[in-house]
Amino acid sequence: MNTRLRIAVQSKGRLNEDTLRLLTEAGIKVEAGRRALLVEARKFPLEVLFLRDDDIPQTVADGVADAGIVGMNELTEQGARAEVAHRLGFGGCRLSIAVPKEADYTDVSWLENKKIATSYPNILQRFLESQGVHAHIHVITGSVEIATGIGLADAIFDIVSSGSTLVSNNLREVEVVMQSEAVLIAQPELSAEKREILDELIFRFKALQGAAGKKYVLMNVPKEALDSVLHELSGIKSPTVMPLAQEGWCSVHTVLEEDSFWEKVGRLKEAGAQGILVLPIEKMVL
Ligand code: PRT
Ligand code: ZN
Repeated sequence: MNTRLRIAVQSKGRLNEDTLRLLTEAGIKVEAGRRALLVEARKFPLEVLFLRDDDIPQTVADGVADAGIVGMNELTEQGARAEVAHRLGFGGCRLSIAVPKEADYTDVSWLENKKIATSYPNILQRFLESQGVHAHIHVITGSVEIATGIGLADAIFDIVSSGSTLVSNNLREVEVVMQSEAVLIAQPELSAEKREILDELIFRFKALQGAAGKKYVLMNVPKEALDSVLHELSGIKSPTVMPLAQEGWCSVHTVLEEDSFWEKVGRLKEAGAQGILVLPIEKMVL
């Protein structure tokens, strides 16, 4: 039987959709719809095990799955013996301490002997110890943000993304303890064959991440404006310059960060570029 890498992913929840999209874009088809616990991928030696995110780190540490995709926060909290093989760049969030808006919080010493509600007691405990603060940790699962409002705790420690949940619960973020994102984790002692499959997976993920936020830009430039256009593009790795059929004109091709595109495009026009075309980049293998 051919070796397959078994990867544990979240069955439903915030990471599920992005995880399956990443696999699809990496050319790995997983039958959606038929959400059995274990599904064999098509076109790639992978089988996908659908689990609750809480169960993923331990399943990988135990070797029941060879790899997994889970939030760094979950892996750190559990301290499971799994290696972080690759950061995936989605599922970004932070773990923060928040207090009621009107609290007279100035620094961590405010937390001394206070009650803090959280689903992440280990990460919180380590943070408090590092700050030399003693507080009472009250573990609750779910709806942590209401704990202060109902008098269950003086502060909370929870996941924050946009911050709007804190605002609507009259809370103020006072300490950012950790940044998190989805990561590909792996069992540290994989066989050589499985390690090879994992490496191929990482190679494909990198190609997708390399293209993220980048655009392929083409423009026509009269020869006399070429120097100023290239000056605007300085710092960008080798723009390609090609002659056009029309005498005195050339075509410049380059890759631009989408973030800086609008700012750059105005300057390129001013420098003399015309007919600027912007194309999406699907994958980029470096
Ligand atoms: O059912 P299962 O156990 O698998 O899922 P779950 O309910 O335990 O987790 P889920 O799906 O909510 O989150 C999975 C992972 O997504 C987390 O472990 C994080 O790594 C990541 N993630 C990213 C988030 C958020 N962003 C996020 N905003 N997880 C939770 N939230 C919640 C947060 O708890 C809070 O209630 O969203 C609220 C805050 O959001 P803002 O935008 O209002 O700040
Ligand atoms: Zn969970």
